[in-house]
Amino acid sequence: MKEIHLLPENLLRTPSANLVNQWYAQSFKDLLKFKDLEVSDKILTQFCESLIMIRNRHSDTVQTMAQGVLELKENYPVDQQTENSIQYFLDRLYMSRISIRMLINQHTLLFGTDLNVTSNSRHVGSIDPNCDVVSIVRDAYENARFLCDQYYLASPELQLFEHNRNMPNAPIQVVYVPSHLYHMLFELFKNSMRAVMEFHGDKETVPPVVANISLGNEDVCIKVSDIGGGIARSQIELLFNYMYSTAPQPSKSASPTVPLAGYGYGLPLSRLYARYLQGDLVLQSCEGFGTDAVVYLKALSSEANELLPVFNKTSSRFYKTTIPAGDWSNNVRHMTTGTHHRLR
Ligand code: W6P
Repeated sequence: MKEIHLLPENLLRTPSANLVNQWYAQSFKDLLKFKDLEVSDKILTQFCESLIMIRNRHSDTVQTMAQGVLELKENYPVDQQTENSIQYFLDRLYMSRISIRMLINQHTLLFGTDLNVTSNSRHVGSIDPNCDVVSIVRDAYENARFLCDQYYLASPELQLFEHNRNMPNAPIQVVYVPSHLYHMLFELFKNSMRAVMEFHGDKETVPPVVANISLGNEDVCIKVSDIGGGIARSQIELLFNYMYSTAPQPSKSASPTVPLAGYGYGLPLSRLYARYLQGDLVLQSCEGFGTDAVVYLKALSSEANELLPVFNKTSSRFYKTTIPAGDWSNNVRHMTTGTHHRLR
């Protein structure tokens, strides 16, 4: 909440950003009611109920902030400094949201009254101690393929290869949150399939999407490769840029079929999910040929610690500092062209 107040004023004043701010204020109040209470079964039940209400209250945060960004873009010119602030803020807001929702989920699943959901499963809350990476890759592929078939009436095959460095015939498993892994892979498959279909759509057959899954001593890597024509190197970081990726939702009535992937917030959010437990998501593309996307996870649960934004002098300073003058010849900013030569 402190950080929300450091947002560029033009964004903070939009009705949407204001609404998100009010949700946080209300949830903070809801939790404070429990501060001095004597713990009892009844109170614990009420606490669970409050958590569930809070989770529901904030379920549309991402769409609502995106709406706020649209409202900002419609009404004000957005300079580079404002754009940087918004990128920095949204990464931190959504990372904090991922972690809070993880905590709420764990608490309500482990201590809630709905015990029958967890009792016959190996899961610990939303964590699977033996998360089978290959089955999640296949599941994400199949569901992306379903959308792809609907939209393009065809889809690329999946070729899958496993590389378990130390135990070549054992399944590749990690302690992980399956829903997070699914979210990232579903996003990557949708993007790869769209690229392949747009690039080869008029041909008899299209090249497969290839998944290589490896387990080493430190990392689990999932590389999804497509031969979808690639994208220019200069465009890669734009795919993770919230301002650039914010476009009005295609109206449901106008297009009865949902587009496969709209470069919404899917990629930046997927990268946050990967980074949340000390992993990463990176894209490398060869323009004119194809794209590799790699999800890195920590192989050891002892290293998969939460990465959280902290609010301090350094974070608050970020919103106020002006962009330093560049000392490289290419560091020229063209405010009119916007997307070129951006400073990071
Ligand atoms: C593309 C663009 C992209 C983004 C993310 C993942 C895969 C791909 N392929 O052409």
